[in-house]
Amino acid sequence: MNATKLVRTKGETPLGKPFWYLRCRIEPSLNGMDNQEEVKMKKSVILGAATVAGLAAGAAMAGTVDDVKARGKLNCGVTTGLVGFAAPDANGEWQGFDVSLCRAVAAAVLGDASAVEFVPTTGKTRFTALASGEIDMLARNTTWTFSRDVDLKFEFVGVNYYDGQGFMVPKALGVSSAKELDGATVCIQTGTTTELNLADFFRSNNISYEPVPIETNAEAQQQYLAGACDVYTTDASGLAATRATFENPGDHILLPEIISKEPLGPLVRHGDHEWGDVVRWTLNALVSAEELGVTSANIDEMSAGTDNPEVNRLLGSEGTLGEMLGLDAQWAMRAIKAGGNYGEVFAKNIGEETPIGLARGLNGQWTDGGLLYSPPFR
Ligand SMILES: N[C@@H](CCC(=O)N[C@@H](CS)C(=O)NCC(=O)O)C(=O)O
Repeated sequence: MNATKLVRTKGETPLGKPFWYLRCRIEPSLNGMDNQEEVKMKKSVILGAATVAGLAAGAAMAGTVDDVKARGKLNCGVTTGLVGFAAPDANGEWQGFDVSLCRAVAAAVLGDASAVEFVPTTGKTRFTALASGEIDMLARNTTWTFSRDVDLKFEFVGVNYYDGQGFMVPKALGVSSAKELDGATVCIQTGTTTELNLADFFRSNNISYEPVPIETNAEAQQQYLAGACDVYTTDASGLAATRATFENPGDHILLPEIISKEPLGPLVRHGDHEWGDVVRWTLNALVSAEELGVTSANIDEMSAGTDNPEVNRLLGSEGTLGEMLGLDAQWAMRAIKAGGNYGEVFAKNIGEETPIGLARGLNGQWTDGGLLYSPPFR
């Protein structure tokens, strides 16, 4: 059970100056942990995550595939709400680019794309939720970094969106470059790479800023539109998704600077390689399907067998790839059918025909000059 709380929180500016602010926190309960342990753990996430690492090692024993099968449901960590990536629709159904990955994994493992419990996580709570076992995987614009991989002891199984950090400002501010932001107040989500990149960028350009720390995208949007900060900075995809929900998106511009690399991808706990393989190859199946021309429109026909042996191995009419993964022959077929291939998922949720309007760019197939390159299905 999650609970939402307003919490008075002490923050610190990069120069170590303390200040207090109110934030809205969604608190996922941690299985089998009391409140004090939870608080302790959160603290350690912030401080360098020794406890998270310890817990990850404890909770990461093999067996997630079996746990998910026995439960009949995938516990998938997503954002608290970012339209296009993960947000409940008017009927309360989670929709989005990241949500589709959760559904694809559920379809592969459980044969049911709707057998997913979506667990909202913030930039701060996401790692605790995964390390503790509350979620089986995290599919939430999370950047693959050295320390999250090595120190926090998670395993990023791939990249589903190549991104970078950008800045959004009201047009009326009259600014055309991030380098003109000296002295600006900046809305920034805590527990993110965004926070760290921002400090690096301003420091290396010898300019100063005042952070307005917030915990969720909804809060950031609210604060930014209320004028509590001059600038909102986060992953460029998140800026586009946020701006698309504004009443007057045209009153806001994205500045030209992209100040970081943000390879976003799904992650699992270190050590459970069977489970890591399932999530990794489900993502690869969606990417390969696009490369191989398998779509939701032709998949039924193609599953019966084609003259392309790789398509046949992918869709299960030839070979034993499913068995090697501990699943059946149609696992990938079901994953692709759940929401379409990578290109279909992209176009439907965040592509140029949607209000979010993202171009494929780096997220195009390698055959189109992009970075998407699935290893072969053989
Ligand atoms: N990629 C960065 C930032 C991720 C992040 O928290 N992004 C925000 C803004 S796009 C978000 O997802 N917010 C959704 C939410 O508040 O739940 C990271 O991994 O640290």
